[in-house]
Amino acid sequence: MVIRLALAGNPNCGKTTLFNNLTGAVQHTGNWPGVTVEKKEGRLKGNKDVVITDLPGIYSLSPYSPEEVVSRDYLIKDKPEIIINVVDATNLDRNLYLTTQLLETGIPVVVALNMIDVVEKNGDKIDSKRLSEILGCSVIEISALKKKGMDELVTAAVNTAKSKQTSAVKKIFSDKTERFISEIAAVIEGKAEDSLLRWYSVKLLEKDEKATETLKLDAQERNRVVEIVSRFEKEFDDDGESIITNERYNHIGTVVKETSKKTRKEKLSAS
Ligand code: GDP
Ligand code: K
Ligand code: MG
Repeated sequence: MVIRLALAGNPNCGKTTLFNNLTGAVQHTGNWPGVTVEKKEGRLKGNKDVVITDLPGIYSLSPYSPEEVVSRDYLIKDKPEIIINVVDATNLDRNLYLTTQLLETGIPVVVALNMIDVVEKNGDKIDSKRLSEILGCSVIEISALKKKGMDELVTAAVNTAKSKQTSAVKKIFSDKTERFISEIAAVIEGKAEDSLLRWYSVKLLEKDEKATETLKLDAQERNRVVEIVSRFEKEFDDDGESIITNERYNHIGTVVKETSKKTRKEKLSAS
C-alpha cells in the first residue's frame, strides 16, 4: 500500500530541510498546473511505498494566495493519507494558526515540532505531551537541521497513516460558534464527506466562496446557509471570517500559555 505523506507548514519552518532528510537524493521538482508555485515529490529513504510531497509554505488554508490554493486543493481534493505539519517551535503561536485548520480537514495529522534545538538553546520550554493532548494528535520534537527525531517522526507518521486514525475533533471555538457550526453541518450533511463536514461548515461560516462552490448545494440549502450565516454575524456583530479568525487566535493563545514557557532574556540583561 502506498502512503502519501504531505509536508505542510508556514514558510521557513523547515519543510524542505526535512524533505531532503527524508527523501535523500531521490527527488524531483515539478510544477503544479496553472500556478507558479512548485511542489516537490520524493520517496522515503528505505521505504519506497511512502511518497512525500513538500507543499508550498502557507499561513492559512484560505483561498487567497496561489500557495494557499495549491496546498488546500491538494489536501482537500487529493487527500493524502497523512499530513506532517511542520511547526517552527520558536514561533508557536503563529504556526498553530495553520495547525488548527489542518486538524479540521479530517486527514490524520502528526505535528513535527521543528527547531527544537533553538528552543533548547534559548532555554525555553514546550510541553509537547500537553500540546499533543490539547491538539488531539501526535507531537514529535525534531530538529531537521541536526537530523534529530527523524526516525520517531517517520514511525509516528506511518503508524498513524496505517491506523487511519483521524485526529480527535476538538471543539476550539466558543459554544455559541460551535452551535452555528453544528447548524451548518446539519444542512450540508450528505453534500460533503463526513470527514470534511466540520471543515466545510467552518468555511461556510467564513463565507468562503470556493468551498461553497465545491459543495454544489441546491437553492434551498444555499438559502438556509445564508440565513444561518446572517444570524451568526448579527449575533457577534462582526463579519463571519473575522469571528472565526478571532476565536482561532483566542484558542491558540490559551494553548500557547498552557504549553510553553519562554525565558525572559530581556529581563536578565536589563539591569
Ligand atoms: P521551508 O521554507 O519550510 O522549506 O524551510 P527551509 O527548509 O528552507 O528552512 C528554512 C531555514 O531554517 C533554513 O535556513 C534551515 O537551515 C533552517 N532550519 C530548518 N530546520 C531547522 C532546525 O531544526 N533547526 C535550526 N536551527 N534551523 C533549521
Ligand atoms: K525557505
Ligand atoms: Mg521550502
